[in-house]
Parts: sequence; C-alpha cells; structure tokens
Amino acid sequence: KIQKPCILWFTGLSGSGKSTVANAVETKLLELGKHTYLLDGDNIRMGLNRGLTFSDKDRVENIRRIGEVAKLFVDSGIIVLSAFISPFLDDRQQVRNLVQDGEFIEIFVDTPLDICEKRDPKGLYKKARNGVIRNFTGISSPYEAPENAEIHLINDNISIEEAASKVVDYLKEKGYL
Ligand code: GGZ
Repeated sequence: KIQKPCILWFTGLSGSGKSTVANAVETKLLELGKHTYLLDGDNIRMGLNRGLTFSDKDRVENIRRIGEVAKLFVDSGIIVLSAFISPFLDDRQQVRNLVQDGEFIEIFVDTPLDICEKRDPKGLYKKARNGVIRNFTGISSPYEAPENAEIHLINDNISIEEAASKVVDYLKEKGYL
C-alpha cells in the first residue's frame, strides 16, 4: 500500500455533514486499497472521552485527546479521518502543531447554520433554541470558522459524492495517494 499518512480533519457545525462526507471519503480510500481509520463521536465520545461534556473546557480536552490519538495513527502509517465539531481555532492549530508539515489537512464543511438547523436530524437545535440543551454550538456556544483550511467544502448544492471526490482529488494532486 503506497500512501502518505495524514490526518483529514473535518470541522463544522452539528448537522453540517462532516461524518457523512468523512464516511464517503473513507469508502473511496478503501476502494483504492488505502489503510484508514475514522474517529468520530461514536467511537471516541462513547469510549476514550466518555465523561467529557460540552463545556468549553471539556471540548478543549476532547480535541486534545483526539489529536494525540490521530498522531498515533499517523505514526503507524494510516490515513486518519476525524469528524468532530472542533469549534475552536486554537485547538485545531494545536493538533496541526502535533504532526509534521503536510500531515494535517483541515477540511471545513461549511454548511450555514440555518441549513443545519433546518435539517436538525436529531432535534438538537430545537432543544438548544428552547434552552433544554445548553452550550450548543452555533446557538449558545461559539464556532470559530477556519481561516486557511486546505479544503473548503461549501454547501451550494454539492452532493456528498462530489464533496468526497474533491477531498480524494486533493490527496491525489498533493501526492498522498
Ligand atoms: C454541540 C452537541 C451538544 C452541544 C450534544 N453542542 O449532530 P451530532 O450531535 O451527532 O454531533 C454533535 C456532537 C458534537 O460532538 P463533538 O465531539 O464533535 O463536539 S466538540 O468537537 O465541540 O467537542 C451533536 C452532539 O454531539 N451534541 N450536545 N452542546 N453538539
């Protein structure tokens, strides 16, 4: 398997499509015979980071630990996909600093709040608006958008498939695959 290990760091609001696009990218990479691992809420917030809340302090710790785990995977030669809101610029920069130049690829899943809120697949935005959930990103907790993401996926009728292809094309162009 010839691949240059890296972290594909998806960031964006709840409901932006991070996990969906990350899963589609992973499928394409597997089809190309690449070795990958996807970190997401299901395997991290349920396990290693069980007990962390959505306070600013715990989000910082959430992302710090995910960054360290992602680095271990990179050391082992794997392409890591990570799909967390990761709302703070500084925390994403810290993860970038953990690895070598070029090993951190930031992917901004730039779906505006009103679209995420309309989708509201889990009814969380509604609960956040009603004050049932506090510190909800975009409503009652900040999201600091990336300023220099390597890949900017703008939600202007682009399909999941197109978004995933854009990521894979980037990796091919830059010699990761
Ligand atoms: C944001 C929350 C919150 C609050 C629960 N704020 O759409 P989802 O459900 O599946 O994705 C969201 C997920 C965010 O977890 P992350 O680990 O990615 O966040 S962070 O990077 O900021 O640490 C949402 C759900 O958890 N969720 N409460 N208050 N999202």
